[in-house]
Amino acid sequence: MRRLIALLERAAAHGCRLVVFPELTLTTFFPRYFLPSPEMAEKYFEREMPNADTQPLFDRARELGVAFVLGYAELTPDQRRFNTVCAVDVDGTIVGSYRKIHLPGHAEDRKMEHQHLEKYYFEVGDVGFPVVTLAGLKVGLATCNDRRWAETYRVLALQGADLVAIGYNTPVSGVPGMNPEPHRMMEEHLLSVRAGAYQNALWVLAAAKSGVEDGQRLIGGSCIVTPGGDVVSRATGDGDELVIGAYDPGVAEPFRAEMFNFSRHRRPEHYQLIVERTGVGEPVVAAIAGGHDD
Ligand code: CDT
Repeated sequence: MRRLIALLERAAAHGCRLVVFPELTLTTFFPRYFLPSPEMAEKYFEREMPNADTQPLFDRARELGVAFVLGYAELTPDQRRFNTVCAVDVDGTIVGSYRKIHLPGHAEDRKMEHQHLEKYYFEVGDVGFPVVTLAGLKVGLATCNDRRWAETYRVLALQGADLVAIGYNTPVSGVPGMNPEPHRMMEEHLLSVRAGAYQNALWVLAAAKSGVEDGQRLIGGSCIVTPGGDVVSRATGDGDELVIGAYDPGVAEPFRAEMFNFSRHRRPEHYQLIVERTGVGEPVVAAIAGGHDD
């Protein structure tokens, strides 16, 4: 909590009105460990938000007039577990929450030192992809693996999001299905957030845990991406660091006016497969009838 408050104060001193903290900010990234039952992980879960531990962060943010986005493990009163993000406005009130939808990894114990057991510890989120107002800006909420999925950004953009806040934990090792080369992992991360920003004409604020946590190295790479897909600010190291950018609504305007003018160019009547299918199926064949009369 001391580290988060110190970062918040540094952000406020730079004039920041919105701070994004990483996924599962308050604990180690515990899905790397298999415990015999998910209930045994309860010490990592928050039963309410704010609570006695996090109240100082909420109080300090309110005093400073800074909105923030905070990732944590949520245990609901009816014992459901989610990988959650809360969005706290400048007056210290929670204006919305998101429960992670794209849970990567696996549910079974693969008996490796570091695993990726999000499907074991968490349920798939049940509140969709929300857009909330923070510090007067429309902020879309997503978490970590969501940033690799085109659907995330489009659903948020269609609700008018100006920015998408994404906290993440991407380990360098023990990640099934990812390129094991650290520089490739960074490229895939940047490719994802840049494509999401550009194709939806919005800003992306991506905040990582970094360095070595409990013996596992994380890629880091926090960054701010413009609606043009440019990385305008990026973490330089593995320690606690502020990555600062100046939000300019004008950057999105030319993209929204022409190339990605959704209401003019989108053709949802041709996108049914995106919501009908999860995996790959047979091609859909369209017959073109008619021809020349002569
Ligand atoms: N936390 C999280 O979602 N991390 C994933 C990497 C693991 S995939 C098994 C990510 O997309 O960065």
